[in-house]
Amino acid sequence: MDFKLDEKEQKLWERAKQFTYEHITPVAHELEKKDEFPKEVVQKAYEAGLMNLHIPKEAGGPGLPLLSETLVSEATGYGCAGMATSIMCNNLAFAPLVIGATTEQLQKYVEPLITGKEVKFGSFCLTERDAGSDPAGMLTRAEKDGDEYIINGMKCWSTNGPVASLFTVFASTQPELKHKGLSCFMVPKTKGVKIGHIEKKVGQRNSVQSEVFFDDVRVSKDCLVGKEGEGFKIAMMTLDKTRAGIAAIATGVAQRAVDEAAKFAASRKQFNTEIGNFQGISFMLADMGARALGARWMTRYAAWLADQGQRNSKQSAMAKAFASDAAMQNATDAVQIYGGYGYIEEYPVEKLLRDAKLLQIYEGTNEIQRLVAGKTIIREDGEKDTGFVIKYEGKDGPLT
Ligand code: COS
Repeated sequence: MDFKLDEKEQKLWERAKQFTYEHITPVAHELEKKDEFPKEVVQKAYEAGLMNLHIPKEAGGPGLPLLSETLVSEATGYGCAGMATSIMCNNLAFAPLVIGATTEQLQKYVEPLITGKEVKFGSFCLTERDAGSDPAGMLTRAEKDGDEYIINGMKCWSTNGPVASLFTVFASTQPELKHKGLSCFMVPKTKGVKIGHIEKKVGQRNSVQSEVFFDDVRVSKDCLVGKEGEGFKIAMMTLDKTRAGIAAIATGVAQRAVDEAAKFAASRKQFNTEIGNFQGISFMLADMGARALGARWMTRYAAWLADQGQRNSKQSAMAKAFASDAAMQNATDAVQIYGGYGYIEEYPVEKLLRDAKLLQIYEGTNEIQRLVAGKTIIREDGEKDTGFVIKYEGKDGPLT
């Protein structure tokens, strides 16, 4: 067993860290105050070859494995979780198409978006106001009309919605079949696609989420991804991959909290000594470090499984929940170590706290992750023969 990245992965990891150091960390705090989409930084990330890594070579992408994506997500997440979300959002938007679309469809709809000079965006449209954890309850409909589908409905929390050129939309083609009636469509920005309210968030302000309305939007039948009725499975298979990406951003945040807190603890003096010399602080740092380390390896394992072609629903759900809880706890502890300084804007850790919270919520709440993991554990592990047999035998022979 080898924990080392291979040469290509190591180079990508170094490149992503260098990019973060040069282009994200120095501007993240100032830019988030503007509450705007950080287009310039994302453009630079695109030019640096840090986006659209999973698009196959036949459709103009580098065709890299999920592990590579998690390296970039962790490195950029270390600098700013919001910017990492903006940069990595195409992974979520285009993953359903990589999973379910034909090469011809990818070449027609995705290749032009990832090969030009200017960065272009997709947006994943699954969630609705009343269908978040339960996407099967969605109200968006797609009706076949000759060689076209007509889509009507409204999506919300669509990351990169306001800047997107292509929307990956889940809609019901047969509402009576519930999850088996959902289908997936590629919807170019066209007549009838309108951006609604843009959310004002507590954290991750360097990313943008909005409502998207689809009013009698006509798309050609070749915008259907996979077959009618395959939408739910495509969405779940997508989330198996992208939850590892969120876990990676969370790992970046968790590690940043360790590093900022350690730096502070090594220099801040109270009672004539650096506060890191107190066990109360060093034990906290030890636990924070352990959480970040655990998050990293759970994440990379979940990605590696997917890259081996193995189902990773349980592992990616566990990684997402563990890593985002780690990010939240580490950010909270970092603020505690900074004391009053941790609670003001001039220092880096209050932003980590605000940013981390969303990691526990988006791409499936951590309660949903536990539901996915728990169900799988019962199904797979509940049937295992552990070799341990309980013998209920009384003095006069077996009890009945
Ligand atoms: N890969 C392939 N197929 C999957 C799958 C996966 N990871 N997960 C579920 N399926 C299939 C199941 O095999 C089942 O197929 P059949 O109907 O053919 O038997 C079907 O999908 C339904 O699965 P399940 O019974 O597990 O669905 P539930 O409704 O009980 O639970 C949850 C689904 C809650 C896990 C799902 O709705 C979910 O993940 N919700 C959160 C969605 C989310 O993350 N939203 C945030 C938006 S992302 S920005």
